[in-house]
Amino acid sequence: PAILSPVSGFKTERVLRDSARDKTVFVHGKMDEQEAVIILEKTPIRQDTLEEMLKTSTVKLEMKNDIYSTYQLQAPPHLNEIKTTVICPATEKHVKKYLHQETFLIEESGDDYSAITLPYISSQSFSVQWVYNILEKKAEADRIVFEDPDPNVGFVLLPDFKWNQKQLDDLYLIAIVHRRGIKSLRDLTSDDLPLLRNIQKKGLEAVQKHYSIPPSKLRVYLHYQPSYYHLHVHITSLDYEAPGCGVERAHLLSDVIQNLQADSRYYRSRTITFPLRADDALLLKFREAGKL
Ligand code: M7G
Repeated sequence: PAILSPVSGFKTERVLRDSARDKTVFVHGKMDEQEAVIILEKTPIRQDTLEEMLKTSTVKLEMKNDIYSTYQLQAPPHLNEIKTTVICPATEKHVKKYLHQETFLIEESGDDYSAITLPYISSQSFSVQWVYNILEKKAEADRIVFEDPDPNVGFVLLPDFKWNQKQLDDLYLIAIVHRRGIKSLRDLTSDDLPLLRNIQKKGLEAVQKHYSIPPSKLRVYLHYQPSYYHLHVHITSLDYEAPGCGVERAHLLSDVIQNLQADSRYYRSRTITFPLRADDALLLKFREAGKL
């Protein structure tokens, strides 16, 4: 149902990032006197409504030349939506997250993690209240695709808020573990293999059942560094180049499982490479320590 637009009161301050290719814009501004970030994104054209769109749109000819012609097509509103994400009140860190910035690769040893990264993320990372709300069914409960409630190896599988669920082309789900206190990949040991295998088995079975997509069409991975330090696994369509699925940040779940099988302390001790943005305070910490 249409609700009175909360975004109509948004006062734009500056565009943080925009992409003509992705058809998105990230804007910083104010809503009800509070700092806010809004993300606008034109959604993919859906095959199942294509016929309807071509039949019901108004069309204006732009140019014609030999066998070539271009048109401006005005689709009816319900086929012409813009996915909108609002973060309000937004922190300075949210604004930075979406500001386009140069990035640099960091090589973080196990000792660097303890000495530099851990103290920093303990004091500076984003709140994971939204994660607890999901696990406690205080938010997004109606969106849950699958849940294994086991406190030790259980997890909740639901659509990532980057996905509007209108088409499978850009499928994006997250599996959030019930167990608290696993901050990231770095905390994992072979003791966590049952948890990871459970996500791999039951999570992917649920995706197959719910969306008819087999595991061979899915990219299942963890981010290092993540933005939110409560362990979760990203599940995206293999045909979709999801933001953050590149080799510098994504670690395939099946590789993680194998590495832990071979060495329980693999992710505790190994040097892990990841990108940091130029304005990230953690980058400064690495610089100060002479690591960059
Ligand atoms: P990440 O690797 O910690 O950070 O993944 P990233 O955002 O830098 O990738 C967290 C994932 O959770 C991202 O894919 C987000 O889009 C998603 N996400 C973040 N929030 C605040 C929410 C939320 O409130 N609901 C849902 N469903 N997904 C979210």
